[in-house]
Amino acid sequence: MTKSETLFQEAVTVMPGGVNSPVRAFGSVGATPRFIKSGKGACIYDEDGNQYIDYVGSWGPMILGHANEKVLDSVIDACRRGLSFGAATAIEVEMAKLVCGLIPSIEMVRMVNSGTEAVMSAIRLARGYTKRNKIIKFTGCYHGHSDGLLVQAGSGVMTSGVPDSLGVPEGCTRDTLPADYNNLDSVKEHFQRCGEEIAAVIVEPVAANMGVVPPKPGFLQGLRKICEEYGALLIFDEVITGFRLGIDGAQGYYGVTPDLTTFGKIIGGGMPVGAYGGKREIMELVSPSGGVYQAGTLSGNPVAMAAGITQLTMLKEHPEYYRDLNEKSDKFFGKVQEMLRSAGYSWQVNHVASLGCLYFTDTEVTDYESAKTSDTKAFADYCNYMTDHGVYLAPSQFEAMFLSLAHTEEQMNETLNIMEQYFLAGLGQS
Ligand code: HOZ
Repeated sequence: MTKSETLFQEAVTVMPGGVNSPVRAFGSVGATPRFIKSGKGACIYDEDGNQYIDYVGSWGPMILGHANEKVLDSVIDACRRGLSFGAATAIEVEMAKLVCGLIPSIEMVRMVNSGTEAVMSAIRLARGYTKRNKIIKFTGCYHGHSDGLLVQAGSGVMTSGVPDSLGVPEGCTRDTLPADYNNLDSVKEHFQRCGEEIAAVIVEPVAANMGVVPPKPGFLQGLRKICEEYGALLIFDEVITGFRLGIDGAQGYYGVTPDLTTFGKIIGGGMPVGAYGGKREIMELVSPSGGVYQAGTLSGNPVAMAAGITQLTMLKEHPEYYRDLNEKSDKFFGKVQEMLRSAGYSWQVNHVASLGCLYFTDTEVTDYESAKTSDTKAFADYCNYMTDHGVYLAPSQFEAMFLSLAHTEEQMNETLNIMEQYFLAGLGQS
């Protein structure tokens, strides 16, 4: 038995499903998790000493690669000064100034501890500001695990076998109106029926929790227009796209300005962090300057701020990083597409910049319904083959592949070779 298998056997006796977050349990690919011991650059290493080229990158934040020396030095420095004070610190001001300086739509920002918390707080703020209760979310988009947003959500919910979640009272989701991604008519229908009750539309500007689904041209612009027409707020959940598509996130990439933006782990360089921000007039409603209550002892934690500031500053100071990352990602996903075609497969490859997904379906994937046409058994077989051959993919069809600045051409070619071996062997269908 491998060390990972032994650890998993122990883990299931003391942790639900043996993990602290469902997708990493490998359940949806019918396997057991590799227990990761360390990471460096684009690689991670498990407890058995196996090396993997990593395409998860802690679900996005490791844009510089694992264990970046500068980020580590800043974390060690911060640790030496103390781990947490639960009091105001200069480094929080530095982070707020950095974020406000990088994202034009953000005039004020509040740090929290996760993307879930950021979204939950932004929704409360939108409701407080508009004095309305309803929100529109898109099926297949995932905005963390707060009660009101577990409605036809993406990510682990899509493979959990339970459509939403047990334990969420009906009252908590009564004001959540589901609409179809990339379908403005489904949004208009809600507004036509009860537009004066809708506080906000929340959207992943690139849906990256049902695989990767790019917004169709005009979709995000259309949402902006509808929100303006009805006095609702537009919230971009940039937990995945923020500081990944470019220094100014999806909003810069697509040129659409939201009223509020939420961020997650990437803002802390991999440390547990989230943030929400937007127009001054709206943000001033957050306590203690306003009446929307939200708090947290660890919010703005100095160690997390140090890691985040170092990573964001490096990205800010090197605009060529995004150009290089996006160029190599275009090339990589283009080659995946070519390889599939020449091996005789019509599986779909979606990608935006360094986010991508290979769907085991020949239907174009533009929303939740088309994402679900994917053959998840075929994906599972492929995913397990890749893992066994040293390529670590998210163990679910409905997650993204993340490339980082640390991925070398050699590592990407090696990945392509392993994929090619798999598909040329006539595998890849259930
Ligand atoms: N889709 C999630 C990240 N946005 C997966 C992370 C997890 O469940 O651990």
